[in-house]
Amino acid sequence: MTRLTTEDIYHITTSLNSYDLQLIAKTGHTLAQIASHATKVKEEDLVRLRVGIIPLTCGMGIIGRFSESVQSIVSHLGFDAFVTEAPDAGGLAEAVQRKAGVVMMADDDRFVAINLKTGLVSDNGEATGRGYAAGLDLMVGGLKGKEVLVVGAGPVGRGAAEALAGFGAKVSIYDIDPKRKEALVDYLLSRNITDAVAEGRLEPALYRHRIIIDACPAADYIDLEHLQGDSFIAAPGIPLGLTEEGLRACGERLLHDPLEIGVATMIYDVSRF
Ligand code: 2YJ
Repeated sequence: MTRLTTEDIYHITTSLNSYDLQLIAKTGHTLAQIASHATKVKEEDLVRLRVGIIPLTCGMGIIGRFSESVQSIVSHLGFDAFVTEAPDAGGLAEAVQRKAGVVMMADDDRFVAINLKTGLVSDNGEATGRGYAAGLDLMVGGLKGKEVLVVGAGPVGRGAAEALAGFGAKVSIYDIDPKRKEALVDYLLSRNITDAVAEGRLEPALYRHRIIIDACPAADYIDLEHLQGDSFIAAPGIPLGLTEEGLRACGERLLHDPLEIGVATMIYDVSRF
């Protein structure tokens, strides 16, 4: 799993308004509207509890600006959010004492939002996949009946695949690990998604699809030659799977950010009763 760096997220706190404009240009919708589309929680039904973001020092430790970036995204969506002064267990105690109803925190493996009143939990990986599937649905004018390739069968790919099927897309899965790929197809089958298929090889699958979700940590594997004039890419993965040339060719038909869509989807996930 890729660990975010301060450099990846440095811009977030100062660029949310311009990110909204970019999203409107690409999808016709704001970050809030994409999160609402992903979670089926309408703006008017949101229950906006106070949000405490707790820095965690375990494992590889604090990432500079991580908690502040999460706070800025949640505040941008109209929530009253703060970063605790203390990290770890002290931070959790502080969040509760300062009347947080939702807490958010990340270690090296998981990033979660927890509603302390309802017990609702949202996982960043899975929520990010759903958020990008929703963004893609808006970007292509509806996914119903369209074929989508999901590269990466981890939590992001799983969330994406399930949500894509929910939007009526026909989903193909590729993962470098055949067991993970088959496990995701079996999981989808268990959720009554019967038309999902596992792709045997990546290259032909990339050539065949014009809508792709890049949900894996590999860099530079989607090149100019794989793209058609109207290819759409949703890329929650860091680093980006597109080469420099691929990136230029994709232009406005690329959805990619380090945190925003995932965090927005998480906070909408847990802000319902
Ligand atoms: O509180 C902090 O500053 C750090 N403990 C944040 C750690 C953030 N964690 C990651 O970037 C991991 N790769 C896990 C993210 C899960 C993404 N689905």
